[in-house]
Amino acid sequence: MVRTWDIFCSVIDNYGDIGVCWRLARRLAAEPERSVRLWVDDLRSFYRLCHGVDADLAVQRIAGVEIRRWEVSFPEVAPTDIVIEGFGVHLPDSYLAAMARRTPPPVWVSLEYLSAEDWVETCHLLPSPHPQLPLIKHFFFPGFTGATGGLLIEPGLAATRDAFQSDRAAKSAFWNSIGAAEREEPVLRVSLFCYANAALASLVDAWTGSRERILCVVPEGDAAAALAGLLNRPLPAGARAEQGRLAIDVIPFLEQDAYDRLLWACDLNFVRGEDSFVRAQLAARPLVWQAYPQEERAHMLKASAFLDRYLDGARPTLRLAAAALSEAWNRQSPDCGRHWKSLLPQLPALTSHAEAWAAALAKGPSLAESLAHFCEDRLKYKVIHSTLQDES
Ligand code: TRH
Repeated sequence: MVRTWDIFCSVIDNYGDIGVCWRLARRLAAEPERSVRLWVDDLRSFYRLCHGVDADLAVQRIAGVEIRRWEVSFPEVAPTDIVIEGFGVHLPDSYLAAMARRTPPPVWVSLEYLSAEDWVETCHLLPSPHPQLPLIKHFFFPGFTGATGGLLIEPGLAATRDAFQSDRAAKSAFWNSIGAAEREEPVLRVSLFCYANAALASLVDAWTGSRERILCVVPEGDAAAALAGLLNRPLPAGARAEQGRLAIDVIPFLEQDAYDRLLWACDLNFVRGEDSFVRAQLAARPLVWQAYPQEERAHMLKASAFLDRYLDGARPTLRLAAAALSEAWNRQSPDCGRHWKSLLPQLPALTSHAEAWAAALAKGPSLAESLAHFCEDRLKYKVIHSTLQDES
């Protein structure tokens, strides 16, 4: 029996909201027993991750997902069996009212942001009754343990990644395809995706004066603009710059699947937010994560909760060096360059650690599957319950 799903995504800022919702929608729609509709209020941002999107179309179909432009005046549509609101977005009032009229009412889930903090386990799957309508929403938290919703990991990811990483020709073709031609070896390849970060200056200094040749591959956006400021020259997509031992290649903002390949092809990745952060872990390469900056330094707690899990079991010298760099990067400290230099000799050990971490994640819960189980089980229960009520 085909189950219908509506996913609602509002692009608040950046790309994480649509990045996660699109990944989830594609994954759910990969199974024939699911019909998935994705409502997005900003198709231009969506286009940047998926060039098949036409921002002028109100309805379109890509990768088995029906994509609907979510406009202020919401059309009268029948609610689906399962309704997912991405990251606390407010559903249209008319749609909520239609949900309440439906028999049985849809299974309604709020997909929350990822955090490695312990409290997530206690909040995962908590119910929240609607204050007026006869509807119950459940909170669904991604996470790193079996007591959370897990992470979005598609089947076969590790095999595809490993095949790419061990295929010189595929990597070379990839570099050419994104306009970052191959460099003379040996060079340490680093990708850079971050928010405005005052620590970048000290990192660039460390890279410039490094013994190793460093190639920083940076998709156009905030990070490229910050580098342009530091080098005092424009750095549009396609630009190349050299300073001491540092070479910079600015590349276009890639489609999501190509961005995965960038993460797989680099020796270390600077990532941010939520989705690139998860993809960098699944790339089995060392990462330096910048958590989304929040008031009262809440992001520092998030960053350290992750590091506690990530570095658990690593040898103490590695743990100290990796944690120091991450902490300095999130604190935007000028010590970042110094911590980079201390970490560099430990890169081989950190790479082995990253491989083991990715392998462990692959064994953990997969978010799309655990979400589907939860929703589809509840739906069965609701259908049985409403049939019994009809009969009595
Ligand atoms: O863009 P972000 O900063 O998104 C953030 C976070 O989700 C944060 O938690 C949230 O509060 C805020 O948005 C509103 O970083 P994130 O989560 O890594 O999302 C980036 C997406 O863009 C991800 O799906 C990867 C994708 N991407 C590409 O497809 N191509 C690229 O070239 C790059 C650099 C990213």
